[in-house]
Amino acid sequence: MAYTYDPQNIFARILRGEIPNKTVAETAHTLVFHDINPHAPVHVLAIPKGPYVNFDHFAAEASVEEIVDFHRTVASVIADLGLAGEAGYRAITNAGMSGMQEVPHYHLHILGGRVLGRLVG
Ligand code: DGP
Repeated sequence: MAYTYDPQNIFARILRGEIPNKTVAETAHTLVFHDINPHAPVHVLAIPKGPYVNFDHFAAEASVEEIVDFHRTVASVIADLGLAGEAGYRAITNAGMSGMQEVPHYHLHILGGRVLGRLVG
């Protein structure tokens, strides 16, 4: 599968500092920030800093270091935001047309702070 990354997408512009964001955590490979249009009391987005369009692109082509950094950073944010354990959360990613992905840079939504209801299509 060949992936084409658009360097003008909004998250690429956030990573370049062209658009402000409310950062929750940042490492060498990962940025976590508040979603501009939250769907729950906690709604943050975790993105790798590398140019990956979606989950399968990231999983196939990112380095082990990037993949581990991304997931460890997400886990640490989940703990810091009080969502670990019994409180719970939802981590979800949209991809492509069927997934109704708006921003073509891989991102994981992390939602919590209320009972989220059943996941429906
Ligand atoms: P998706 O549909 O999975 O591609 O979700 C894109 C999310 O990105 C959506 O929940 C709104 C959020 N978003 C779009 N533009 C911006 C922005 O400029 N700043 C921030 N913080 N979030 C944005």
